[in-house]
Amino acid sequence: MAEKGVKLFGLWASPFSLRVEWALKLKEVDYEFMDEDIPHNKSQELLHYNPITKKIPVLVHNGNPLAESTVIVEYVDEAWPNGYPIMPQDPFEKAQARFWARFAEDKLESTKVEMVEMQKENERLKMILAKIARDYQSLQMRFFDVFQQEQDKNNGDRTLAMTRKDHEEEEHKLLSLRLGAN
Ligand SMILES: N[C@@H](CCC(=O)N[C@@H](CS)C(=O)NCC(=O)O)C(=O)O
Repeated sequence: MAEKGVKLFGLWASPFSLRVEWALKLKEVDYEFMDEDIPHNKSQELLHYNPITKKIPVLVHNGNPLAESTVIVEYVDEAWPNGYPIMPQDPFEKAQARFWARFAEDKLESTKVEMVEMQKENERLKMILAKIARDYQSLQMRFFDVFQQEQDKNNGDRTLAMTRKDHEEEEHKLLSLRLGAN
């Protein structure tokens, strides 16, 4: 049975949410897990308990809400002192634990930023490639128009039977011209 008054608003795949879940499990605290639909469909309850950052995880203990996973983990450690100890007692070791927690967080954040930038760059490249393909197609159509006109003009005087290789060479020349190559 869930311990009365302990509710965790989280997201199953979030490392920040998992951090708090592991702390609660180490302390053997029963809690009710509210799986949030992040980022587009946050519950009213989550927004009510965390109007500042509107992020998960949020721990609500006896009606008191707390945000920020590291803050919550330290709170859990102190609020249930009899369970498995999470933070070291020694001040230097405690400071080191905080350093590594923050270091991991910064790494996650910068990786997320890089991923977003790469996604944008990919989208931009896709657009450029699509434009090149469209330009190439219209160029190809133009080439066949010109070729057809030439053929009609000669009207059988001489056979303009271009070989496949000739086509490819001409196409390549035209494309190079269009793309600014020499
Ligand atoms: N520094 C925060 C990070 C929490 C965080 O980034 N949560 C994300 C999910 S992994 C979130 O709620 N995002 C929703 C939003 O940005 O609107 C912590 O440690 O709790």
